Amino acid sequence: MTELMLALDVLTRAEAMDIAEKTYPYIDAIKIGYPLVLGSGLSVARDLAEFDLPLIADFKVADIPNTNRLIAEHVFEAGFSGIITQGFTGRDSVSACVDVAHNAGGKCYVVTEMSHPGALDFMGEGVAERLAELAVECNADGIIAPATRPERVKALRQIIGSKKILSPGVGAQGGSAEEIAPLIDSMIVGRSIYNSEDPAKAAQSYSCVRDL
Ligand code: O7E
Repeated sequence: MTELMLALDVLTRAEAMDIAEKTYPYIDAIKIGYPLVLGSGLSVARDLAEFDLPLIADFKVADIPNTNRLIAEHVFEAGFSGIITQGFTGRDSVSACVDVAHNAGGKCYVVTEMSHPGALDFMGEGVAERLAELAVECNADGIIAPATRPERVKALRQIIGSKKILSPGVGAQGGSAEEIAPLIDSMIVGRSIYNSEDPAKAAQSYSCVRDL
């Protein structure tokens, strides 16, 4: 089964609650990051808890181990169930996030290769494989890999085995839900749902990925 994760990149608490209210029956998790948290405060996590879905903090944490630890502690105290970290900062920084997540009973995911064209300037083939290996060595729960490049997702799957692949890039960024769903564990979709005239219907249509 491929889960559907809503990327809730709206700017206010009211918009976030409205979209979540409309879509929660069709989604498996919610991911929020800087756009919403800077607009509404970290306490929006407590409000979103009412939908009883895993809530992932997408701050793509990228600092020294001590700072990563401080950020991750805030995240789990705020009620999140997972955190996303960059991997390029290295083993000790990634481990800091993994340790805090696991001590809190949560999950930690490592970005390997991003979905936008510019990601290939630095994060393409070779580097992404090393980041995936690091995610395995640090006992992370999974990786972020691009729905815009299914062949790269296949290559990274060889490295991480049964760990989770969370994959953004479907819809607004051009990736195909049908093509990527069988290769991944969770499809991340934002604009194609929250900017839709009917977010519930859009979420429902993407939720069919569960059966692909
Ligand atoms: O393009 P959208 O609107 O469907 O949104 C995609 C979301 O996934 C958005 O929150 C963006 O910040 C995020 N994302 C990517 O688009 N590409 C990446 O490579 C990585 C992420 C991401 O979420 O990383 C952590 C999961």
